[in-house]
Amino acid sequence: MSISKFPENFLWGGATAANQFEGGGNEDGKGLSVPDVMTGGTKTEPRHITDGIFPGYHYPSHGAVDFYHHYKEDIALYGEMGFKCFRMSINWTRIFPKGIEENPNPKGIEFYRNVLKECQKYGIQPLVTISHYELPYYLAKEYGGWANREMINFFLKYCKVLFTELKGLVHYWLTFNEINILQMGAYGNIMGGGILPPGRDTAVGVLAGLDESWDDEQRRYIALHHQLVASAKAVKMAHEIDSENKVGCMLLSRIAYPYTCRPDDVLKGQHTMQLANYYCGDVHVRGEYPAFAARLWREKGITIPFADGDREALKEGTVDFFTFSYYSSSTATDDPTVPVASGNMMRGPANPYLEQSQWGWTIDPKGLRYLLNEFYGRWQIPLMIVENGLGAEDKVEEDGSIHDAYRIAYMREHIQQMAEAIEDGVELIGYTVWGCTDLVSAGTGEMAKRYGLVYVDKDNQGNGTLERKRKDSFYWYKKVIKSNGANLE
Ligand code: BGP
Repeated sequence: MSISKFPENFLWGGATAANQFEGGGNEDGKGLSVPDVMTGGTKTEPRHITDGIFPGYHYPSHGAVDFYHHYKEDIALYGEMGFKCFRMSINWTRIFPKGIEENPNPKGIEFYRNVLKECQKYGIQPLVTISHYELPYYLAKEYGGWANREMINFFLKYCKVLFTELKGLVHYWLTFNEINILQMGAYGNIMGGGILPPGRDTAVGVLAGLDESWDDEQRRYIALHHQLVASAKAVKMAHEIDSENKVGCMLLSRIAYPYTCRPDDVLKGQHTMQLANYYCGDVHVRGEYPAFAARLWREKGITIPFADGDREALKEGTVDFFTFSYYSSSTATDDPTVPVASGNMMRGPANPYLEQSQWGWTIDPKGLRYLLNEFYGRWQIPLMIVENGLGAEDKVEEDGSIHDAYRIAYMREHIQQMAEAIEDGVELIGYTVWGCTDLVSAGTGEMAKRYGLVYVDKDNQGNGTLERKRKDSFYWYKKVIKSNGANLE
């Protein structure tokens, strides 16, 4: 066994999001959130979004995999694997069902306190995402989501409740999950910004994720500005309420390798990465928009509505650490005749040197080392990978075992590259594998796309016993954690 390259206290663990994991949709006063009005889809059948709940449709978030009633068992399994960290999110509508109430829902607070105390029992450090695609549907429908500046106040009211009511139980917070998704149409509008498409009066009327005809880029960039200001103000508030609080940001990371070494492709790749990673990343870390933003706004005809105090707020609310999701990489070219790869949400031409997952996502462990070096080189603050993993179909053998060697291989190769990046000098503080317990896919709303080290008996139609089973990757990851990343066999 080799010597560990990982620092002592490295935060090994797993990650989830309430709307994909928790279920308990109608319980204890929870309100409807945006994902609660999204139907289940598959690899080939897109999700739909409706105006409220329509009979006859399956809405996977309502039951999800029922962490709401299984949290003790789930956290015990994390304890057994030796998790040091558990990334979870708070469902805003469990605290404020519509988002506009004066007072929070005590049952919601009680649930999260119980979950956090359970983590404490096993010495697991919680990492809590405040907003993971879980905007109250009421705020989306009546206020137009984050395009409305009022959202900043609703969000800060919600944050204040979390920081005070959960004080001492949480020390690591993330403001918005994949905040930069708002730079993309369709899903960016809906899940990132709570900006809803027209035509939701019929469930088949809108194909979420595909139809971008109603997209308004200016509106998205305004919504994003509101989130960035809200995030900065939340960072400041968290520090004021508890000086032990550490607050990070979270981005959907993007690699855009030049498709060829033609300088035009290189510039296109650089521009794509600047936009995707550094537009939001610089605001969070440096407290101001990057130099390239002014030209971008000018050329796109975007006006950012800076209010009095916004610039100061951004400066005063810079993050303590930077986190991101990393699953795959893409390429970029300015040549419109090169076909764009299908399945890959990053939408570049296919990379001929890389394999793809069953869902068409390229697999690129070395890309992770590349990105870690890029990010650390630019910002020099602690980094954490808070989502990474392989979505795949799993087969349960007759004896109940699940041999997911493909997932182990994926994780092993990524962890090896993390070790390389640490050798390169990167300050990497943690790694939480996505969907450590199988959960509903955000993109497709299905169960078949499984990421877990723990299997959950539930199918795409919502049937199943919800029984949890340990996969081969469960035992493997346990050894990895025990050896602090030295034993990857
Ligand atoms: C990220 C989201 C997660 C998660 C993951 C995997 O973008 O933050 O919520 O779901 O992607 O994506 P999917 O579920 O579509 O496979």
